[in-house]
Amino acid sequence: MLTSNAGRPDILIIDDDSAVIMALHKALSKIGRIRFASDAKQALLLIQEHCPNLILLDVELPDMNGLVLCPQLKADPDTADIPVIFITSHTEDGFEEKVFNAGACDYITKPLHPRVVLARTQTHLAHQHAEQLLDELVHTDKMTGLANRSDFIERLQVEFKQARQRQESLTVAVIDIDEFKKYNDQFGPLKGDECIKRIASALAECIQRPEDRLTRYGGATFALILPNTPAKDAEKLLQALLNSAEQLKITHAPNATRQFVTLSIGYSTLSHPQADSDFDNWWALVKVAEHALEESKQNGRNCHRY
Ligand code: GH3
Ligand code: MG
Ligand code: MG
Repeated sequence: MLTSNAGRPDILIIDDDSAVIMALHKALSKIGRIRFASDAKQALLLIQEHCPNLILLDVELPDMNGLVLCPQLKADPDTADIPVIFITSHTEDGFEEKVFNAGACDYITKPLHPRVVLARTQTHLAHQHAEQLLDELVHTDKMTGLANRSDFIERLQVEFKQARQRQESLTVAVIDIDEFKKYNDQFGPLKGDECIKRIASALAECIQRPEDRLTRYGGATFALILPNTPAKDAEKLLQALLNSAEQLKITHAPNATRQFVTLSIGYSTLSHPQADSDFDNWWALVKVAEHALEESKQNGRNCHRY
């Protein structure tokens, strides 16, 4: 899970020694919001609730060893990206290796020196922030601000697997601007870009559920992932998408079929429990949606087909 530390980062201290907690709090309270837990159980609840930007972790906790807790956090996609720094008085041979093998990014030995604690924490927060920005950059389409094709592919693979496991339906829609070549030829590529951006915003405004993912799939084509959505529920939303574009009343090229810019949509659904109608893989779901888009185009455009 991505966390944001653009403002004051959330720092979680997990330690059962109140003197250590106080020392860490004193060293770090000026750069972040500090929360603390005195055992692993309490820590897991806080992590779930607040998703900290960084964790300072004691090795010996009353209910679990930190070297067991850390790999657990690293194995969970929701917490894997949170940097963990061990706080320890262990200095024996091989301990350093254990810490890094457990997935920690660093460790600080006791006695604690506030300036060292601060410097190391700031270094790892800066790394985490840079990684987060890079991840956003890699998954975002610069022109529209929507998620991009890579994000679509990654997310669809995850959603496909999850839909199978949970026996839930999953709908994928491919949405294409109609006769966009004519628009570009008539008004030029800059106006073309403007049109793509306006359509992207209009579509994004129609998406209400946080789990639904609208992406820019290619030039003038968008793709939408609708988890846990049967075809008949998707249909209402897809019709709303068609309407939202048409209502923008973007004047189309004089040689286009319609006066205003419209969209065509093709979609497909992984539906349960009718296993015989299901797809082998996520890519097949996309291919069928693309085929349905072609049918929409052949059916006069400005419509959706399943
Ligand atoms: P159809 O209704 O059958 O889809 O016809 P079409 O003219 O839209 O055909 P097609 O989808 O093949 O063409 C899309 C055009 O979109 C091709 C290209 O000139 C234009 N295009 C693709 N990406 C961009 C972009 O980023 N900006 C602009 N301005 N135009 C783009
Ligand atoms: Mg302890
Ligand atoms: Mg097109």
